[in-house]
Amino acid sequence: MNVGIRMTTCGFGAAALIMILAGCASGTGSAGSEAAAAATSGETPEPSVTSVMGVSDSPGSPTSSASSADGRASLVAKADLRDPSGAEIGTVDFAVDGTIVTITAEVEGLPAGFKGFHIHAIGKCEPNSANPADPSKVGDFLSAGGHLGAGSAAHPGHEGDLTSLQVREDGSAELVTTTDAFDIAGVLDADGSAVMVHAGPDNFGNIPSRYAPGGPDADTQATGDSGGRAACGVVEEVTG
Ligand SMILES: [Cu+2]
Repeated sequence: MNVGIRMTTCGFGAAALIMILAGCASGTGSAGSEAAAAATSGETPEPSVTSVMGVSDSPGSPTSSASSADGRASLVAKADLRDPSGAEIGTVDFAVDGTIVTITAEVEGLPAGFKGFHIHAIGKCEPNSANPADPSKVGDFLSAGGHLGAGSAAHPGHEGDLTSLQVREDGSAELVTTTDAFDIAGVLDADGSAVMVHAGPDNFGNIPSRYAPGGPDADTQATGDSGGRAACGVVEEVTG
């Protein structure tokens, strides 16, 4: 486990990853966009009442959980992130506890700074590929389409919009965040989904009216202006 600043929605330290997976997902009913905001606030969540590894109230007996017999959020899916050259640069895990999905990302080998981080609607990560909605546009990982849920909301209200990665000076980043904005079944649907790390920071559609009196334009509302696609991973179901 690396040392350094860990940004989580839960405010726990690095040694508490298992606790995060077990407990943090139970304390909030906030929407995905609110979860993104909470991730930067350092707020400490309300104590979980449903799943703290069975140690707080009934020693020796499993804590009840909708997801697993031992009270932990269940790992249900994962993605291996690769850059356009095909080199693996990280992993993303998806764990589910009820309606809450906990997403845990670990990456390395990226330029330092904030990077837009989303789930895109198609499970295809092809370098130098065409945008399915506009084949005249070709670029790395455009095969993954737009953000999950882009047809029913503007950024950052898409189902697939997530808190950004903050890459450290050594090129690595870790992130644990939660969302209830999508159901994992929708991520693992027939055409799949992909996790995307962008080249630049996400503005979350926050364009002050002094810059844009008419509000954010269509590109901002679709993408958050986080630039090119630096790494992509097809979300795959974890079985057994
Ligand atoms: Cu994206």
